[in-house]
Amino acid sequence: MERHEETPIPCFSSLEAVYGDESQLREAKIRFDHLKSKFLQIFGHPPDVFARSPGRVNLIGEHIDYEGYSVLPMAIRQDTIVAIRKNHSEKVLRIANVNDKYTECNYPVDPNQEIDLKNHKWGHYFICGYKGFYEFAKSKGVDMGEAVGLDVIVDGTVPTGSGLSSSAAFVCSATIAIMAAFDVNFPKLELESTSSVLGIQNALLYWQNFESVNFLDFSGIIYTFSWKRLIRCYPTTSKEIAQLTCECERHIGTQSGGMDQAISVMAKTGFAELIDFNPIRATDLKLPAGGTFVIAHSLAESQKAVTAATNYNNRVVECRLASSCGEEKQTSALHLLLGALTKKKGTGLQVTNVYLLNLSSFGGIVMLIDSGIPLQIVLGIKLGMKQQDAISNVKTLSDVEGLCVSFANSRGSSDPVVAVKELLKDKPYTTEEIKEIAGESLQSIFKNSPSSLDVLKAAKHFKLHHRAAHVYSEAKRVHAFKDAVSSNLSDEDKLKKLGELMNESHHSCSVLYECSCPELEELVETCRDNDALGARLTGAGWGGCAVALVKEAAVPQFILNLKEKFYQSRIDKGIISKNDLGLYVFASKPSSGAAIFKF
Ligand code: NG1
Ligand code: MG
Repeated sequence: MERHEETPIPCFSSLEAVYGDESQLREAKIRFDHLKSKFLQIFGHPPDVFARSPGRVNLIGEHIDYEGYSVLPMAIRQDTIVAIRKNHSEKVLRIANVNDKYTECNYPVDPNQEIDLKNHKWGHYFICGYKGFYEFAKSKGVDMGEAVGLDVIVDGTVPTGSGLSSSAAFVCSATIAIMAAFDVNFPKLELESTSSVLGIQNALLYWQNFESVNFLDFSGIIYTFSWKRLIRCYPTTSKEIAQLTCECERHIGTQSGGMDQAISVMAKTGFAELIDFNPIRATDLKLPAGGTFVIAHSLAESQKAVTAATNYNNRVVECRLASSCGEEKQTSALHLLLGALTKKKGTGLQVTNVYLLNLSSFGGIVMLIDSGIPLQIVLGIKLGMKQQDAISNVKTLSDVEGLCVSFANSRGSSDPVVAVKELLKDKPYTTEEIKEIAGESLQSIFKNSPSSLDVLKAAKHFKLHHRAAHVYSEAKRVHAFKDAVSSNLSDEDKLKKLGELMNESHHSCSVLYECSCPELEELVETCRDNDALGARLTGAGWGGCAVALVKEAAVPQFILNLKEKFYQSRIDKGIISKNDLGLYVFASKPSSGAAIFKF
């Protein structure tokens, strides 16, 4: 398995390197030619440069990226291409589309403009990339000078609202196209010292953008490191772009976890990727031979940017409440959990002291909770924070997993779900109940997060127990999936195991996370009835696609069966046209990630 998060974003790839097989290449050439001539027709000039980024299918690990857990997606061949040119004579961002369904959107060139979230427009996703690019440049100390106009045309083939990340494909291709159009060199740091702790200095300097940093080593000696020189660095690395584009997409109002942008930027032909977070990492995973992933659309569209308050962001808020009862609250997570641990009658635990020890170079701060009986709880949190900051920074379920596991240990288990079952009641929590536990109103806890406040307006109760049980169990399934892939099992047994895990994942999404819908349930059922080894919803859910693992030799028949048993009735009702079926159900191979072209 190979890690490749440091790979530079390919500067000026060839079409051959990106669009692997012959039919893809032919199709791509037609699209690029069309884009070029349309650009000339609309703007009177050819584009300066093109960028493309693919959609993705998530094989397993749903709704856990924003809780800090690893996920396992692969890129699909469908992508978004952005053609772009700087326009010095008109101070406007003109964003057109090859598809007439999307009418031209115009925006001011001001990088600090607010996106009108109440009035959703397709062009908003470009502005996500635009704002994010300027923020990134500022964070690197690059002066972009006076803003200029941009002429842009977009060509996307990832079906929208389908759980295949058309949004990330657009945001990533837009951000990379903007970067390429401005052709900015970002400074990269090089350090004077060659100490064994150089890695940490580098990370700190890079991350904090400090000019110099003092570092206290374990023997108490203070070292001062400063920049040796600035070297110009373009392109930047894929890991950095993955992080940046994740932040870009949050401008649309969804509290994204980062999976979609990471895979869209870092994908490699022929591999699924295990994506880890904090920091983002991608590990190549070769899937077992003899199996194919078939993607099938439920035909229910899920418009996440529009339904965020009741669906996606609602779940993000519920998870946050389950883990910490608040994001801005000073003493939130830990105190809540400690409270639960100490107050809980009959647990035999008595917490008397909390110590924070800054221990390791990995940013691990080890927390010992000293109880009346021997109890040690270890929780990893970021390096260098003050105790209060560290405590208030415990926001996600992964942050409190250590505590949950320790609690489970006292019950003879290592499963964090055991703690969830005992500490969080099965029935939904009302707003008042959470206020009582947290000692603060939800409005006050989330006062700095407008999209979370929208969630609170729409929600009456919060299913903390169910959501947390999904997250912890799904996180385990991702690792079981990866372990099965790299195990000594035969390919056939591997595929069987992967299918089972996918089925379990779907059940958890459907029952515990409640992000399925009747159409997806019917589709997943139909896949399983027609010999899929496993099938599940993919992406955020509430509509969109399912992914099924099917034996390679059985794929043509499987697709025919789906057409007959799921799609025919929809064709008869006029919901889709028979000629478009290929857009709604297709086999998919792991494809390549983002790229830049200049012809
Ligand atoms: P989709 O529905 O494909 O956009 C969303 C999130 C992911 C992840 C999944 C659920 C965004 C941009 N993407 O994907 O980060 O949380 O849901 O696993 O919000
Ligand atoms: Mg999306």
